[in-house]
Amino acid sequence: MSCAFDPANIIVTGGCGFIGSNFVRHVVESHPGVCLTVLDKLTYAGSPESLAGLPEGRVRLVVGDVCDVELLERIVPGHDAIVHFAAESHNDNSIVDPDPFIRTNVEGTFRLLEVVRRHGLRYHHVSTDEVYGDLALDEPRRFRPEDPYRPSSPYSSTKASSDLLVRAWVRTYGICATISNCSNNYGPYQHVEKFIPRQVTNIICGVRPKLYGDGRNVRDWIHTEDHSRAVWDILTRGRQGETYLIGADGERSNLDVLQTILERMGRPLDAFDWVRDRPGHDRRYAIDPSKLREELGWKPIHTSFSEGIDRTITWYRDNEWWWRPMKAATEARYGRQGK
Ligand code: NAD
Ligand code: TDX
Repeated sequence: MSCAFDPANIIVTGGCGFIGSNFVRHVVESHPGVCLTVLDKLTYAGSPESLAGLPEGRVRLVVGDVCDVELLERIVPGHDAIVHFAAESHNDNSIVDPDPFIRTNVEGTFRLLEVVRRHGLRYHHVSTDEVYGDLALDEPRRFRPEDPYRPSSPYSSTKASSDLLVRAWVRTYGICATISNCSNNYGPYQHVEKFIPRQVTNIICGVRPKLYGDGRNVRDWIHTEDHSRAVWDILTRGRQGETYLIGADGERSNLDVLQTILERMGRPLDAFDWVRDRPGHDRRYAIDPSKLREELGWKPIHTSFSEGIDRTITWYRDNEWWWRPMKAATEARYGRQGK
């Protein structure tokens, strides 16, 4: 059954984070009739500055927790959809302390599903390809929506748990929901704990980039604007209860990504340090996006990785005011982990 509809008032959870804030910007720029309420707890990963310059008449920020049922009941009336980005999102943090991951990612999704059930809203659940585990480097297979769940880390297991809750609420209660599982995003406003911004800002700070393990792990990179466009297509035209995989055929080894950054920033290709590996480190992610392409006609517009990296480097060079306040604390956390 199709869930096609024209949203007018959307709640965006986690809209002060990396992908959520890029989604809000995308909707403001591309869909003029839509108003957005951002619900964000402003954890270490959330910056209200990521929404700077957006029109106040169309974007409202509510600071609060997705686990807060009373708050949800207060803000939901008048909205027609929830797009759920809020999460604890970093694998390394989940290994050090899984606790907030269980609460925000699992309980938070449960609370939202219950409010969706009570109020009959459209719900879109933003998830990750990591729920499918990993692939071997030489395996021709890529992840497909019907693959079994096989998460490896505390982070990915909480995301898998949240996806399963959504599937159960669709089947048992008939809520109108869709799920998307996307590969690794890059672009502006990404927290400096993540691989690409960490290395770019290290180089700007005169610090050597850090590569885990043997550097051969593969991630399937997508520009965050292409992720936003896909989420919009699924929200407005996706089939009820369906899972869509989002990826842009962007497989690259971590070493290759790092050397692209070093080359673009005018540094020698060996100007980095090897550091200890992440426990349980997934080897390779790769998405087969054919369902999204064939059913909804989506395709990426950012097809040159080196151009996308150039623009991302320029953004971090031009916006030190945004990331400088987070940099020292992030590196101190890594330092305690020997990374
Ligand atoms: P992020 O860490 O940059 O942002 C998360 C946001 O959620 C922050 O603004 C934070 O303040 C907010 N938040 C955290 N706990 C909250 C709570 N209890 N209540 C309300 N707000 C809360 O994350 P991101 O990289 O933008 O990821 C967004 C979503 O996309 C996540 O669900 C993640 O699993 C998924 N995803 C991310 C990637 C990626 O490459 N980053 C890829 C696929 C899927
Ligand atoms: O300093 C580093 N050195 C390094 O080699 C960091 C921070 C990471 N890495 C490696 C680990 C991974 O193989 O780079 C790769 C990417 O690391 P992250 O940016 O931490 O991303 P990843 O663990 O792949 O997860 C990301 O994609 C899926 C997001 O953080 C998740 O939220 C999303 O679900």
